Amino acid sequence: MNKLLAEVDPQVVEITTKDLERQQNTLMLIPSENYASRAVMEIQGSILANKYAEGYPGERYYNGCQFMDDVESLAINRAKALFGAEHINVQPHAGSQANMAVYHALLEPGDTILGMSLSQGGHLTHGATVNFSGNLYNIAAYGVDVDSEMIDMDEVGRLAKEHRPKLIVVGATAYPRHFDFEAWRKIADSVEAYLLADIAHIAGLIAGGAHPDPVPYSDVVTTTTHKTLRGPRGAMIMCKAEYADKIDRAVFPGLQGGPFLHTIAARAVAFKEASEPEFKTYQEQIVKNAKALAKRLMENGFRLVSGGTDNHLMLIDLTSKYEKMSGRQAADHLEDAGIIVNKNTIPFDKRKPKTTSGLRLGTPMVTTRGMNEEAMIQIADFITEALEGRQKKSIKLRIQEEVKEFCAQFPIYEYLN
Ligand code: DSN
Repeated sequence: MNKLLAEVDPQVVEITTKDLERQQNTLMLIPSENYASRAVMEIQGSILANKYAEGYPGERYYNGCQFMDDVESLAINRAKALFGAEHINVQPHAGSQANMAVYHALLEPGDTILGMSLSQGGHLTHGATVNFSGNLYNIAAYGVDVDSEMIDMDEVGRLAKEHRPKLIVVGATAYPRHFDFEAWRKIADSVEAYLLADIAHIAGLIAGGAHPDPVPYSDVVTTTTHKTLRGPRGAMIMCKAEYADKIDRAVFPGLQGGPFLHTIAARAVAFKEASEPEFKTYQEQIVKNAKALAKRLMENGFRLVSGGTDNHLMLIDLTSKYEKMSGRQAADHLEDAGIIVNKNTIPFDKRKPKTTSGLRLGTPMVTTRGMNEEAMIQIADFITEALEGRQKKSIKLRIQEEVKEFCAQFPIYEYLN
């Protein structure tokens, strides 16, 4: 029971050490990922993982939960202070479960949801046909305007009037612009729909004041805790007090059993970190870096969807530069050069989701490492050079070495080395 991991399982240690090296030596530009702090990771691997605590603070179905109550209440109260929500449930294991719980709480199967189409930037749980949301509910989808590649609020209003949804989801996984939550509220009110803001990608920006705040305008807000918010993997649901009981019952016992108190404690730690002044500076820098990366990529000849970014991510339209290279091929070429990005559909993509014509890039991780706008210029140039020289293995290997040297200036988790 008291042996160290290295003694018990060297094989797992070896795999983890290799990924530590990968995380140190590559430029990780996937916009939904981040480096959690040492403090967050420490508590995730703690004895809190040993306890069952079905129920909520003060009303558990297991004995021995007094400290579980303390830590869950701490997480809830810190999240309330951070986001100003009336009620918060910190138990959803992941973002999909959080959205599922909201639908389970407020809708009946067959009710209509208006959400952003997956191919234009939405999430699976916003109504994709391959997901439970598209199976259980009647889905109406909105996308972006063909010219501006931004959401056209007049069109959303028109779709709402046409389909009379019971719930509207505002939120995305691949949309580089701000959401005007007040305008979404007006549309929801015009058809008496619930408004759900899924802020998984932008929660950190919102907490840090770098994106408009959905909480005053939404009935419910869901988010993961591991993206820009930089906490452990997990999710939470914020809502108006009037929906508190329904939401809580939908999470437990509706969809989940025992909460993961070790990750709830890690969420509490992350919320504390997010309330520090440095976190605001960090979020502002994420946006500055995204704008600098976008600018240089455009100077290097890439077309970006919607012409740039307001937040932490951007979408490169590869068709503007390379007729034949898909997003999948480009992402693989970049990985050969030590640069990790997502292939992603672009609006009105002619290719399939597994190939795509775009790349999705974001700055949360490189910003956590301390990189600034100057570094973004270097990153954009690495990307450009790697894609231009993609046919030559030697070029990609040279860039991989240069990326490694560059990354060495921005060490991660020094205590693990
Ligand atoms: N999988 C996440 C993303 O990468 O955007 C969304 O949940």
